[in-house]
Amino acid sequence: MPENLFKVNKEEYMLPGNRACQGCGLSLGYRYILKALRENTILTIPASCLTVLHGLYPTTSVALPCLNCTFASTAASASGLVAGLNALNRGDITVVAVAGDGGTYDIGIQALSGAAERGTDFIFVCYDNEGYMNTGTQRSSATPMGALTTTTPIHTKQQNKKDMLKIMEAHDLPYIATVSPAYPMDLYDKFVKAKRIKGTRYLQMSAPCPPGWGFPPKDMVKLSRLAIETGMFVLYEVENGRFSFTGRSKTLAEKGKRLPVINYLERQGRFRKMSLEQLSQIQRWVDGKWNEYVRRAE
Ligand SMILES: Cc1ncc(C[n+]2csc(CCOP(=O)(O)OP(=O)(O)O)c2C)c(N)n1
Ligand code: SF4
Repeated sequence: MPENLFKVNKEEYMLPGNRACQGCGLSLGYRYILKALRENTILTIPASCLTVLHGLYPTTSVALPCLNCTFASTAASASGLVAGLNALNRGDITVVAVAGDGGTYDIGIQALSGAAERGTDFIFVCYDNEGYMNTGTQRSSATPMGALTTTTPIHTKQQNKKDMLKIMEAHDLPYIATVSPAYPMDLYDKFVKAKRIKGTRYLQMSAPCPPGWGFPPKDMVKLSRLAIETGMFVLYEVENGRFSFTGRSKTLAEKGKRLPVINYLERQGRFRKMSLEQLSQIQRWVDGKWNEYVRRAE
Protein backbone atom coordinates (compact mmCIF):
# COMPACT_ATOMS: atom_id res chain seq x y z
CA MET A 1 0.00 0.00 0.00
CA PRO A 2 1.36 3.47 -0.78
CA GLU A 3 2.90 5.13 2.24
CA ASN A 4 1.45 8.42 3.30
CA LEU A 5 3.03 11.06 1.06
CA PHE A 6 4.03 13.05 4.13
CA LYS A 7 6.09 10.11 5.38
CA VAL A 8 8.41 10.17 2.38
CA ASN A 9 12.01 10.82 3.42
CA LYS A 10 12.65 14.55 2.99
CA GLU A 11 16.42 14.12 2.68
CA GLU A 12 17.86 14.51 -0.82
CA TYR A 13 20.68 12.15 -1.81
CA MET A 14 20.68 13.22 -5.44
CA LEU A 15 21.97 16.74 -5.49
CA PRO A 16 21.04 19.39 -8.07
CA GLY A 17 23.27 19.74 -11.11
CA ASN A 18 23.82 16.16 -12.28
CA ARG A 19 24.96 15.34 -15.82
CA ALA A 20 21.96 13.30 -17.00
CA CYS A 21 20.01 14.57 -20.02
CA GLN A 22 16.88 16.64 -19.60
CA GLY A 23 13.85 14.45 -19.03
CA CYS A 24 15.91 11.34 -18.15
CA GLY A 25 13.68 8.65 -16.62
CA LEU A 26 16.64 7.22 -14.74
CA SER A 27 17.40 10.49 -12.95
CA LEU A 28 13.81 11.01 -11.77
CA GLY A 29 13.40 7.43 -10.56
CA TYR A 30 16.86 7.33 -8.98
CA ARG A 31 16.02 10.30 -6.77
CA TYR A 32 13.15 8.34 -5.21
CA ILE A 33 15.11 5.10 -5.05
CA LEU A 34 17.79 6.83 -2.96
CA LYS A 35 15.20 8.50 -0.72
CA ALA A 36 13.73 5.07 0.05
CA LEU A 37 17.13 3.45 0.61
CA ARG A 38 18.45 6.38 2.69
CA GLU A 39 21.59 6.19 4.91
CA ASN A 40 23.40 2.95 5.65
CA THR A 41 23.51 2.15 1.96
CA ILE A 42 26.56 1.49 -0.21
CA LEU A 43 26.10 1.63 -3.97
CA THR A 44 28.06 -0.16 -6.64
CA ILE A 45 27.62 0.86 -10.28
CA PRO A 46 29.24 -0.19 -13.57
CA ALA A 47 30.03 1.95 -16.61
CA SER A 48 26.73 3.46 -17.78
CA CYS A 49 24.67 6.66 -17.88
CA LEU A 50 24.50 6.29 -14.11
CA THR A 51 28.26 6.80 -13.75
CA VAL A 52 27.85 9.98 -15.79
CA LEU A 53 25.00 11.05 -13.52
CA HIS A 54 27.13 10.40 -10.43
CA GLY A 55 29.80 12.72 -11.84
CA LEU A 56 33.55 12.86 -12.29
CA TYR A 57 35.92 12.60 -9.35
CA PRO A 58 36.47 14.72 -7.24
CA THR A 59 32.88 15.97 -7.61
CA THR A 60 29.68 13.93 -7.34
CA SER A 61 25.97 14.60 -7.46
CA VAL A 62 25.06 11.67 -5.20
CA ALA A 63 25.41 11.91 -1.42
CA LEU A 64 25.83 8.18 -0.68
CA PRO A 65 29.05 6.12 -0.84
CA CYS A 66 29.54 4.50 -4.21
CA LEU A 67 31.99 2.08 -5.81
CA ASN A 68 32.59 2.28 -9.57
CA CYS A 69 33.10 -1.25 -10.84
CA THR A 70 33.81 -2.72 -14.27
CA PHE A 71 30.95 -3.34 -16.68
CA ALA A 72 30.59 -7.11 -16.16
CA SER A 73 31.26 -7.27 -12.45
CA THR A 74 28.43 -5.35 -10.75
CA ALA A 75 26.98 -8.24 -8.78
CA ALA A 76 30.44 -9.70 -8.10
CA SER A 77 31.54 -6.36 -6.63
CA ALA A 78 28.37 -6.33 -4.52
CA SER A 79 29.23 -9.82 -3.24
CA GLY A 80 32.69 -8.53 -2.25
CA LEU A 81 31.20 -5.53 -0.46
CA VAL A 82 28.78 -7.76 1.46
CA ALA A 83 31.61 -10.11 2.51
CA GLY A 84 33.75 -7.14 3.60
CA LEU A 85 30.94 -5.56 5.59
CA ASN A 86 30.16 -8.88 7.29
CA ALA A 87 33.83 -9.23 8.24
CA LEU A 88 33.58 -5.81 9.86
CA ASN A 89 30.34 -6.78 11.59
CA ARG A 90 28.44 -4.15 9.59
CA GLY A 91 25.54 -6.25 8.39
CA ASP A 92 23.37 -3.21 9.08
CA ILE A 93 24.60 -1.58 5.85
CA THR A 94 22.68 -2.48 2.67
CA VAL A 95 24.64 -3.09 -0.50
CA VAL A 96 22.81 -1.92 -3.61
CA ALA A 97 24.04 -2.62 -7.14
CA VAL A 98 22.52 -0.50 -9.89
CA ALA A 99 23.10 -1.23 -13.58
CA GLY A 100 21.57 -0.46 -16.95
CA ASP A 101 19.93 -3.16 -19.05
CA GLY A 102 23.20 -3.71 -20.95
CA GLY A 103 24.94 -4.24 -17.62
CA THR A 104 22.16 -6.56 -16.43
CA TYR A 105 20.54 -8.50 -19.29
CA ASP A 106 23.77 -8.92 -21.26
CA ILE A 107 27.25 -8.35 -19.88
CA GLY A 108 26.40 -8.53 -16.15
CA ILE A 109 24.16 -11.60 -16.22
CA GLN A 110 26.66 -14.25 -15.15
CA ALA A 111 27.83 -12.33 -12.05
CA LEU A 112 24.20 -11.53 -11.21
CA SER A 113 23.07 -15.14 -11.64
CA GLY A 114 25.98 -16.33 -9.48
CA ALA A 115 25.22 -13.86 -6.68
CA ALA A 116 21.49 -14.66 -6.83
CA GLU A 117 22.13 -18.41 -6.72
CA ARG A 118 24.32 -17.91 -3.65
CA GLY A 119 21.58 -15.82 -2.06
CA THR A 120 23.95 -12.89 -1.54
CA ASP A 121 22.30 -10.38 0.76
CA PHE A 122 21.97 -7.36 -1.55
CA ILE A 123 19.60 -5.42 -3.77
CA PHE A 124 20.18 -5.44 -7.52
CA VAL A 125 18.47 -2.69 -9.49
CA CYS A 126 18.26 -2.75 -13.26
CA TYR A 127 17.19 0.55 -14.78
CA ASP A 128 15.90 -0.42 -18.16
CA ASN A 129 16.34 2.22 -20.85
CA GLU A 130 16.24 -0.57 -23.43
CA GLY A 131 19.67 -0.06 -24.94
CA TYR A 132 23.30 0.90 -24.41
CA MET A 133 22.53 4.59 -24.11
CA ASN A 134 25.76 5.93 -22.64
CA THR A 135 27.69 4.85 -25.73
CA GLY A 136 25.11 6.10 -28.23
CA THR A 137 22.04 3.84 -28.36
CA GLN A 138 23.25 0.39 -29.32
CA ARG A 139 20.82 -2.52 -29.23
CA SER A 140 20.67 -4.69 -26.08
CA SER A 141 18.63 -7.82 -25.41
CA ALA A 142 16.17 -5.50 -23.61
CA THR A 143 15.49 -3.44 -26.75
CA PRO A 144 11.94 -4.08 -27.98
CA MET A 145 11.21 -5.48 -31.43
CA GLY A 146 10.78 -2.81 -34.09
CA ALA A 147 13.16 -0.27 -32.54
CA LEU A 148 15.86 1.52 -34.49
CA THR A 149 19.23 1.67 -32.75
CA THR A 150 22.71 2.47 -34.05
CA THR A 151 23.37 -1.29 -34.35
CA THR A 152 19.95 -2.04 -35.91
CA PRO A 153 19.91 1.05 -38.15
CA ILE A 154 17.99 -0.12 -41.23
CA HIS A 155 15.67 -3.02 -40.53
CA THR A 156 14.99 -2.36 -36.81
CA LYS A 157 15.43 -4.95 -34.06
CA GLN A 158 13.87 -8.24 -35.13
CA GLN A 159 13.64 -10.01 -31.77
CA ASN A 160 11.36 -9.47 -28.77
CA LYS A 161 12.71 -8.10 -25.53
CA LYS A 162 14.27 -10.76 -23.30
CA ASP A 163 12.21 -11.54 -20.19
CA MET A 164 14.85 -10.81 -17.55
CA LEU A 165 12.31 -10.87 -14.74
CA LYS A 166 11.44 -14.48 -15.60
CA ILE A 167 15.13 -15.37 -15.54
CA MET A 168 15.49 -13.78 -12.11
CA GLU A 169 12.38 -15.63 -10.90
CA ALA A 170 14.06 -18.90 -11.81
CA HIS A 171 16.53 -18.11 -8.99
CA ASP A 172 13.75 -18.37 -6.36
CA LEU A 173 14.40 -14.93 -4.94
CA PRO A 174 12.55 -13.63 -1.88
CA TYR A 175 11.62 -10.38 -3.62
CA ILE A 176 11.26 -9.20 -7.21
CA ALA A 177 9.50 -6.01 -8.25
CA THR A 178 9.04 -3.64 -11.17
CA VAL A 179 8.83 0.14 -10.76
CA SER A 180 8.26 3.22 -12.89
CA PRO A 181 9.41 6.83 -12.36
CA ALA A 182 5.85 7.92 -13.20
CA TYR A 183 4.54 6.20 -10.04
CA PRO A 184 6.94 7.39 -7.34
CA MET A 185 4.90 6.19 -4.34
CA ASP A 186 4.68 2.66 -5.70
CA LEU A 187 8.43 2.83 -6.38
CA TYR A 188 9.24 4.24 -2.94
CA ASP A 189 7.24 1.60 -1.07
CA LYS A 190 8.84 -1.24 -2.99
CA PHE A 191 12.35 -0.03 -2.17
CA VAL A 192 11.48 0.49 1.50
CA LYS A 193 10.17 -3.09 1.54
CA ALA A 194 13.19 -4.44 -0.36
CA LYS A 195 15.57 -2.86 2.15
CA ARG A 196 13.89 -4.77 5.00
CA ILE A 197 14.09 -8.18 3.29
CA LYS A 198 17.17 -10.44 3.49
CA GLY A 199 18.74 -12.28 0.56
CA THR A 200 18.96 -11.27 -3.09
CA ARG A 201 16.30 -8.77 -4.10
CA TYR A 202 15.86 -7.78 -7.75
CA LEU A 203 14.06 -4.61 -8.86
CA GLN A 204 13.64 -3.38 -12.39
CA MET A 205 12.79 0.20 -13.29
CA SER A 206 11.49 1.35 -16.63
CA ALA A 207 13.72 4.31 -17.61
CA PRO A 208 12.52 6.23 -20.67
CA CYS A 209 15.39 7.97 -22.47
CA PRO A 210 14.46 11.02 -24.59
CA PRO A 211 17.48 11.03 -26.96
CA GLY A 212 17.67 7.24 -27.33
CA TRP A 213 13.93 6.68 -27.80
CA GLY A 214 13.21 9.85 -29.74
CA PHE A 215 10.64 11.80 -27.75
CA PRO A 216 10.61 15.31 -26.22
CA PRO A 217 12.08 15.50 -22.68
CA LYS A 218 8.91 17.14 -21.37
CA ASP A 219 6.91 13.98 -22.24
CA MET A 220 8.88 11.56 -20.07
CA VAL A 221 6.23 11.05 -17.39
CA LYS A 222 3.43 10.96 -19.98
CA LEU A 223 5.30 8.25 -21.90
CA SER A 224 6.04 6.29 -18.73
CA ARG A 225 2.35 6.28 -17.93
CA LEU A 226 1.48 5.15 -21.44
CA ALA A 227 3.88 2.22 -21.01
CA ILE A 228 1.74 1.10 -18.07
CA GLU A 229 -1.61 1.90 -19.71
CA THR A 230 -0.73 -0.24 -22.75
CA GLY A 231 0.82 -3.10 -20.76
CA MET A 232 4.24 -2.58 -22.38
CA PHE A 233 5.51 -2.26 -18.82
CA VAL A 234 3.64 -3.86 -15.92
CA LEU A 235 3.84 -2.91 -12.24
CA TYR A 236 4.02 -5.97 -10.03
CA GLU A 237 5.92 -7.75 -7.31
CA VAL A 238 6.76 -11.38 -6.65
CA GLU A 239 7.27 -12.18 -2.98
CA ASN A 240 8.58 -15.69 -2.34
CA GLY A 241 7.02 -16.78 -5.63
CA ARG A 242 3.64 -15.10 -5.05
CA PHE A 243 2.74 -12.73 -7.87
CA SER A 244 0.63 -9.60 -7.40
CA PHE A 245 -0.11 -6.60 -9.56
CA THR A 246 0.48 -3.23 -7.90
CA GLY A 247 -0.59 0.37 -8.43
CA ARG A 248 -2.07 1.35 -11.78
CA SER A 249 -1.48 -2.12 -13.26
CA LYS A 250 -3.58 -3.60 -10.46
CA THR A 251 -6.43 -1.23 -11.29
CA LEU A 252 -6.11 -2.08 -14.98
CA ALA A 253 -6.19 -5.80 -14.22
CA GLU A 254 -9.25 -5.48 -12.00
CA LYS A 255 -11.46 -3.11 -13.90
CA GLY A 256 -9.57 -1.19 -16.51
CA LYS A 257 -8.98 -1.57 -20.18
CA ARG A 258 -5.49 -1.55 -21.59
CA LEU A 259 -4.80 0.86 -24.46
CA PRO A 260 -3.40 -0.56 -27.72
CA VAL A 261 0.41 -0.54 -27.85
CA ILE A 262 0.38 1.79 -30.87
CA ASN A 263 -0.60 4.66 -28.52
CA TYR A 264 2.77 4.23 -26.80
CA LEU A 265 4.93 3.30 -29.79
CA GLU A 266 3.82 6.09 -32.14
CA ARG A 267 5.20 8.75 -29.79
CA GLN A 268 8.77 7.48 -30.16
CA GLY A 269 11.03 8.14 -33.13
CA ARG A 270 12.82 4.80 -32.63
CA PHE A 271 9.72 2.94 -33.89
CA ARG A 272 9.28 5.00 -37.05
CA LYS A 273 10.42 2.16 -39.33
CA MET A 274 8.52 -0.59 -37.54
CA SER A 275 6.44 -2.72 -39.96
CA LEU A 276 2.73 -3.42 -39.51
CA GLU A 277 3.61 -7.09 -39.00
CA GLN A 278 5.97 -6.12 -36.15
CA LEU A 279 3.28 -3.93 -34.64
CA SER A 280 0.83 -6.82 -34.48
CA GLN A 281 3.56 -9.14 -33.19
CA ILE A 282 4.28 -6.70 -30.34
CA GLN A 283 0.57 -6.43 -29.52
CA ARG A 284 0.26 -10.24 -29.42
CA TRP A 285 3.41 -10.50 -27.29
CA VAL A 286 2.13 -7.92 -24.79
CA ASP A 287 -1.31 -9.60 -24.67
CA GLY A 288 0.31 -12.98 -24.03
CA LYS A 289 2.44 -11.65 -21.17
CA TRP A 290 -0.50 -9.78 -19.68
CA ASN A 291 -2.72 -12.88 -19.74
CA GLU A 292 0.04 -14.87 -18.06
CA TYR A 293 0.22 -12.25 -15.26
CA VAL A 294 -3.58 -12.21 -14.86
CA ARG A 295 -3.61 -16.00 -14.49
CA ARG A 296 -0.86 -15.84 -11.86
CA ALA A 297 -2.64 -13.10 -9.92
CA GLU A 298 -5.84 -15.20 -9.61
C1 LIG B 1 33.90 -4.36 -20.93
C2 LIG B 1 33.39 -3.05 -21.42
N1 LIG B 1 32.84 -3.00 -22.65
C3 LIG B 1 32.34 -1.84 -23.13
C4 LIG B 1 32.39 -0.70 -22.36
C5 LIG B 1 31.86 0.60 -22.91
N2 LIG B 1 30.61 1.02 -22.30
C6 LIG B 1 30.58 1.91 -21.29
S1 LIG B 1 29.04 2.29 -20.81
C7 LIG B 1 28.37 1.27 -21.98
C8 LIG B 1 26.90 1.16 -22.17
C9 LIG B 1 26.18 0.70 -20.95
O1 LIG B 1 24.87 0.33 -21.29
P1 LIG B 1 23.82 0.00 -20.17
O2 LIG B 1 24.37 -0.96 -19.21
O3 LIG B 1 22.55 -0.38 -20.83
O4 LIG B 1 23.64 1.39 -19.39
P2 LIG B 1 23.20 2.80 -20.02
O5 LIG B 1 24.40 3.35 -20.73
O6 LIG B 1 22.07 2.57 -20.94
O7 LIG B 1 22.85 3.63 -18.85
C10 LIG B 1 29.37 0.63 -22.72
C11 LIG B 1 29.15 -0.32 -23.84
C12 LIG B 1 32.97 -0.79 -21.07
N3 LIG B 1 33.03 0.26 -20.25
N4 LIG B 1 33.45 -1.96 -20.63
S1 SF4 C 1 21.12 9.03 -22.64
FE1 SF4 C 1 19.10 8.51 -21.84
S2 SF4 C 1 19.44 7.24 -19.98
FE2 SF4 C 1 21.36 8.32 -20.51
S3 SF4 C 1 21.33 10.19 -19.27
FE3 SF4 C 1 20.47 10.71 -21.28
S4 SF4 C 1 18.25 10.41 -21.03
FE4 SF4 C 1 19.25 9.39 -19.31
